[in-house]
Amino acid sequence: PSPPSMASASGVSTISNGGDGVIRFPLSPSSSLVIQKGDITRWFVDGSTDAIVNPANERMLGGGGADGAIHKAAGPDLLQACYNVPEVRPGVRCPTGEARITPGFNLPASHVIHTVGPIYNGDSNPQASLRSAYRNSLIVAKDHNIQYIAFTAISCGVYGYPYDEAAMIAISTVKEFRTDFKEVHFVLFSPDVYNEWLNKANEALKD
Ligand code: AR6
Repeated sequence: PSPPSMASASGVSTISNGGDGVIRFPLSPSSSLVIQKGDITRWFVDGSTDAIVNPANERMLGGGGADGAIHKAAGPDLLQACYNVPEVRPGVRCPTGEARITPGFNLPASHVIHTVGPIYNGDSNPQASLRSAYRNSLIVAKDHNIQYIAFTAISCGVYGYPYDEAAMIAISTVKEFRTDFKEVHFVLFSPDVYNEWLNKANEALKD
């Protein structure tokens, strides 16, 4: 695909997937948080080391939702790479709240960071688990010198997490890493989720 170029308020210009409703919030003099509508499987930043974050499950062998779409777009090599991630216990390659990295294969993004958010009604501390999923994804990205990273709303689909609470955790955790990335994106599929993320970013990043 040949994506349009996005000019930003901060003067930094990136090429991304052409998602609409692109809103940029400064995190530091050299980094920003970007919220947009769209399909995360199409997201990339041209010429950079970039990663999309896959809201996976503990087996890490694909599934529905964004996970299914990411595997479909990446092709079968991604599934093979996931098989090659060692199990930490039978059937578990990535425990809830942790993160693992693979190449992106046929995706436009160069890497996939797989993380596992909590099942909202099945986790003893869903807030801590969701925060860990974001935090560990950002730590893995940092360890791999990734400068541009895109998230979906982890746990807000099949796993049933309420959007408002999830948005607050997502944005406050990204804020902790405010100097570590050039851009942290949220690529959001559903208008309700997108609106909730904008509300919370306006509250948390208004200064
Ligand atoms: N691009 C951006 N966002 C998307 C896309 C997409 N292509 N597809 C879905 N979403 P979910 P979870 C949004 O269910 O709740 C899978 O079966 C979706 O609207 O993908 O963490 C896994 O294998 C929602 O806002 O992830 C696990 O078993 C958000 O992405 C389980 O689901 C996350 O929804 C994980 O559930």
